[in-house]
Amino acid sequence: MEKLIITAAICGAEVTKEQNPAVPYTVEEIVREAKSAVDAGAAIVHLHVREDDGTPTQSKARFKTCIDAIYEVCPDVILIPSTGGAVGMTAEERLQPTELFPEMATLDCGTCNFGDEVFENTMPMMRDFGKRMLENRIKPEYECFEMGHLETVLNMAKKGQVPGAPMQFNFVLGVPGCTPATVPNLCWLVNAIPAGSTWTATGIGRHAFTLAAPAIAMGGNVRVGFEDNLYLEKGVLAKSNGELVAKVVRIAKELGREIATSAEARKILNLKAKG
Ligand code: KMH
Ligand code: ZN
Repeated sequence: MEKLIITAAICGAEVTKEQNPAVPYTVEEIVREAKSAVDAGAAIVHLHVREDDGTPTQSKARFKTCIDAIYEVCPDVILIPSTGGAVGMTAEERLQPTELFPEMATLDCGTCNFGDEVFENTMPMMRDFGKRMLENRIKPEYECFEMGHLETVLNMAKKGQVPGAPMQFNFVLGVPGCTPATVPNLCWLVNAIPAGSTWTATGIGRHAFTLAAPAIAMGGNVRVGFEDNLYLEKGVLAKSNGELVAKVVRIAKELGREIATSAEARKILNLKAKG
């Protein structure tokens, strides 16, 4: 089995300091959270950024400032900026971080309910996002919130509308209104991806670790972080993203799975070595 790649989704667009005071807004706070996650064992940071008051933004300038500041303290980390942004943002707004030519970026694979809201990813939008990733040579992390999202993106790949093999999928399960975070659902998705693909499991809320454990045992990778889960255990808020990553590292250790460094993760994900 390959080593385990841990991704930390340190910030997100929807969670707030009212829910957990450690949610980062400022550049300094975002760097602090990235460093805590990397120090604990994360090879990848999935990045959203905020204005200082917490407002989610996809501003190219704000992404550049945060990315540069993170690389100052975590020079090897793989950064996956979001092109999902926050619910309600336009496609143009969301695509801004791709103008910075990151090695990877998320590509959301279909429209879905998102709690009380609708997260819009129409076919024309996804074709635009795929075209941008192809043009800018960015490896997408295909975010599937629903079973059908996988079928959608596999068909797009067949038509050359998004980058193809080897593909990296992130199965984000347990968003209210989307596919539930169950082991059978994860198995169904993993069984449907092309040979040679890599995959990550993200369990939302209380499913963070109940999905992480089977993903580790199945040879997949794991994402945790404030975007997905604010609690270390029932009733105990995580003090940092590092605490959430450290819990995954402990589970992996118990299951006998080693943790990948960022350099090792680049090899597993077929990215160019840094430097
Ligand atoms: N904020 C969510 C609506 C992504 O990063 O690509 C979407 C999201 C997905 O976070
Ligand atoms: Zn995200």
